[in-house]
Amino acid sequence: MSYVDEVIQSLEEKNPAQPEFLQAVKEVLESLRVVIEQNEEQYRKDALLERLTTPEKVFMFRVPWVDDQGQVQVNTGYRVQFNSAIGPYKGGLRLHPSVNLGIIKFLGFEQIFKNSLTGLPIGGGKGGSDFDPKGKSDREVMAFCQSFMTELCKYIGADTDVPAGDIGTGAREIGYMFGQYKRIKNLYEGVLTGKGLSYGGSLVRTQATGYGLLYLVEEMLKCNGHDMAGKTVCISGSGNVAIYAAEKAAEMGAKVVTMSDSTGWVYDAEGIDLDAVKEIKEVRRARLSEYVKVRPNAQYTEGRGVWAVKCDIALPCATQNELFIEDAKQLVENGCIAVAEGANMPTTLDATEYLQEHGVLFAPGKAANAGGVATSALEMSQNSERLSWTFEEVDAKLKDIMVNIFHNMDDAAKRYHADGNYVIGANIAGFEKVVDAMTAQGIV
Ligand code: NDP
Ligand code: 2IT
Repeated sequence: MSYVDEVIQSLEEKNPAQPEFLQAVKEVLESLRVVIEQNEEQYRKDALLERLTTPEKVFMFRVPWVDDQGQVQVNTGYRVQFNSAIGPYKGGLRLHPSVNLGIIKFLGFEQIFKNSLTGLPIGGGKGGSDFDPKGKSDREVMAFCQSFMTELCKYIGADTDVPAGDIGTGAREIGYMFGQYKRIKNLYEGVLTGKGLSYGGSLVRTQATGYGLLYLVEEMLKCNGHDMAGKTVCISGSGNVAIYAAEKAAEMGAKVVTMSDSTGWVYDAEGIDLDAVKEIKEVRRARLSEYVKVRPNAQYTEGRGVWAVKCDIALPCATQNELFIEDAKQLVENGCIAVAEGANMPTTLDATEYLQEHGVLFAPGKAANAGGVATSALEMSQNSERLSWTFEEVDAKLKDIMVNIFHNMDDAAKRYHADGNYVIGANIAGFEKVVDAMTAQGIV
């Protein structure tokens, strides 16, 4: 049996209850097959793939907090420090009731390659909790965040592990966590990114993932003879990534016609009114169903359905496994030319293959949504030198990084005779730097 197959089989046996983690590992290892086969004996001897797929450290802890009724609630907290070969662990904190160890491991594993692709010195990590911020008062969110950080602070630090936002963790949560870290550790350091601008945050970090996604899409389209102007775009999600993806797409002259949340989706033929979405989701933390009150000509539908709308470009920006094979077929039938993942692993493996086989340009999340973590690394740099760069400076660096990521994955795909297969290209380009650093550092 080949080394790649051996490792996949062993991981399946050891982690049967972690389907998302297995899915992420399979996608990466399948892409790496051509690289591994060139040096199979040495890699097997060094147990390279076993080391790559086993987190360096995993922390799981109890998070007790008191709700507004005086009832004690208990959540589970996680931090997976996956790989520190090229820099301190870096990756977000997800707060969502679906969070479990397998989901945090999948996200941490993806983060290794994503962070490597940015070209910046950051290792891979991820964390979070099954806490649901939805419907909680500010005081309850603060109580949770303080309790969570009381334990997490033992494992992180500006040169060790630097968490940030993800689903359910935005500026409010980062603020509460930063305050508690500083209070316990007596250290004012850049231990979290996505901070507010008044206490060490970076300009553009809020917009970075969505803007970065569009910078990469623009380059991908350009290199394949298309552009954004006049394109119709379908977006899923209405959170941080979705909102700023929509903003940049509109700025580039495209028309965004859909957005969604976990309850339903809106179709606005005239183009989504982003001020309305921001007011509903960012300010009032309400449901997207409210959109039609402001825009009576738009339609709101419960459940899922965004990918059935005819579009040129599809940008899944909500969560993992939200674009299935049936959706891929529908997109192809409707003439879609490009799919780029704003979320982490939103497209299932069979849907990805279907899109690629039918000539749809497909940019995988670890490349397409790397602008968020890249700008987090720029926030770390600014914190280290105790300076703040201008919006234009950070935005220009972000754009450069995304254009470089596109060309690195494009070149890697070409080197391995998989021209245009950006999944293979991104995985190989991300892997090369990490494996080089791991090899240089010996068996650790
Ligand atoms: P937010 O919490 O800001 O928004 C998430 C959006 O997705 C909301 O509209 C939410 O709906 C929807 N959503 C979440 N879970 C589900 C679900 N199970 N089913 C349907 N809809 C769902 O998160 P972000 O925008 O920050 O993150 C979105 C994706 O992007 C995630 O995959 C994340 O890992 C990835 N990402 C985020 C980065 C960042 O910088 N924030 C960087 C790179 C990737 P509702 O409001 O109803 O919950
Ligand atoms: O998935 C991701 O890359 C993030 N949630 C952002 C991580 C970060 O450290 O900014």
